[in-house]
Amino acid sequence: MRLFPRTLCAAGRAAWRESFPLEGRDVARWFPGHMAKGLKKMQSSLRLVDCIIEVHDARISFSGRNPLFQETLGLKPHLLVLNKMDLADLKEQQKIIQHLEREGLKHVVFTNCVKDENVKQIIPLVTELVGSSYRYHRGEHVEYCIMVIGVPNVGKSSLINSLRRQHLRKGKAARVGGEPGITRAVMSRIQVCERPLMFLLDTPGVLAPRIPNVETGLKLALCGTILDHLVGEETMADYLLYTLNRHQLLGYVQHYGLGEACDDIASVLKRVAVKLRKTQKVKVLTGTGDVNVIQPDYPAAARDFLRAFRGGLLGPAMLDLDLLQGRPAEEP
Ligand SMILES: Nc1nc2c(ncn2[C@@H]2O[C@H](COP(=O)(O)OP(=O)(O)OP(=O)(O)O)[C@@H](O)[C@H]2O)c(=O)[nH]1
Ligand SMILES: [Mg+2]
Repeated sequence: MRLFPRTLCAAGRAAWRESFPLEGRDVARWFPGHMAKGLKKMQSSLRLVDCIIEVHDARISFSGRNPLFQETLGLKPHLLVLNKMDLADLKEQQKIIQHLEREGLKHVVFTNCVKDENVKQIIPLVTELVGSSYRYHRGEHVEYCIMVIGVPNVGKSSLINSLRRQHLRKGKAARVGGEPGITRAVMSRIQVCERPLMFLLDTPGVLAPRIPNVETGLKLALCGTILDHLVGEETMADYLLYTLNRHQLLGYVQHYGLGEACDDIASVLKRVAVKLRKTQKVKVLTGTGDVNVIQPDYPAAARDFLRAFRGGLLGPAMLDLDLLQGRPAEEP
C-alpha cells in the first residue's frame, strides 16, 4: 500500500515504476476509442476556426496539456482558460501566469464555469485576438467560429453552457458530467453570442493528455481526467496523501478529524473507513476456532478521500506547486 514517499525524500522511486507502469502502450488504454477518433475530425474543422479556446484544470496549470495541437494550430489565436479556479489554490497566480508566459502562453483566464466567474472576460478577449489576427482582414465573414478543446473532464461543455448563460441568457446546450468522456457527439456548433455573432464547436475531450512521467499521470487522474478504475483508486489516494503532505495542504486532517498529519495511507484510510462506518466483519479461522474481525473497507475510504478532494472539501489545491517552485516531478 505504501507506494509513495511521504516526505520530500526520494525514497520509493522504484516502487512507482513497478506498481504503476505508465510508459508506452499502457497510457493508450486510458483513452476510450471515441476520443482518439475525434482528433481527426477536429483537425479537419480547424480550417473553419478563428480562435482556439483551450480549457484546462487550474489545479494542474502546467501538467498534462497536450502540446500536439499547437503544431496543427498554426497561427490561430489561442486562449488558455484555466477552469475550476474555485478548487485551485491561486495564491501564486501571478507566478503561474509568468510561468505560462515563458512557455509562450500570453492569454490566460482563470474561470469557475459553475458560478460563471470571469467567464464574461472571454468573448471580448476572443474578439480582440481574432481582430488583431489575419482573419480580420478577410472581411466577408461576420461571424466568429471558436473551437473549444482540452483534455477530458476539464469543463469544456460547462464553459460553453456558462458562455450561453452570460451572453444569450439561454440554458444548457452541452451535456456536462463528472466523468471524462461525457461529450460524445463529435462536433456540435453552438451559438454563444449574438453581438458579435459567435459560435463554438464543442469537442468530446479529444485531446489525450501528455503524460511524460508517473506523477503527471497521477495529477491528471486526481483531477478526474482519466477514468478512476483504469488507474486504481487506492493508488490515487496514496498519491493524494503524498502530494497534500508535500505541499503542506493539511485540510484532510481537520476534514476527517485525524488530530495530526499522517504519512501512512493505510492508517489514514483505516480511520476514514471507521469514521464513515465503512467496515465489514470478516471471519478469520484461527487455531482455536473462528474469530470475527472488523476490517476497514479500504476501497470505499479511498473513494471518499478522492471525492472530498475533488469537491474542494480538503481545501484548495495546486498540484503543480512543485513545478512552479522549480522542484520538478520526480522521475521514476
Ligand atoms: N468545481 C467546479 N466544477 C466544475 C467547473 N467546471 C466544470 N465543473 C464540473 O466538472 C465536471 C466536468 O465538466 P464538463 O463540462 O462535462 O467537462 P468536459 O471537459 O466537457 O468533459 P468531457 O466532455 O467528458 O471531456 C462536471 O461535473 C462539472 O460540473 C468549475 O469551474 N468548478
Ligand atoms: Mg464535454
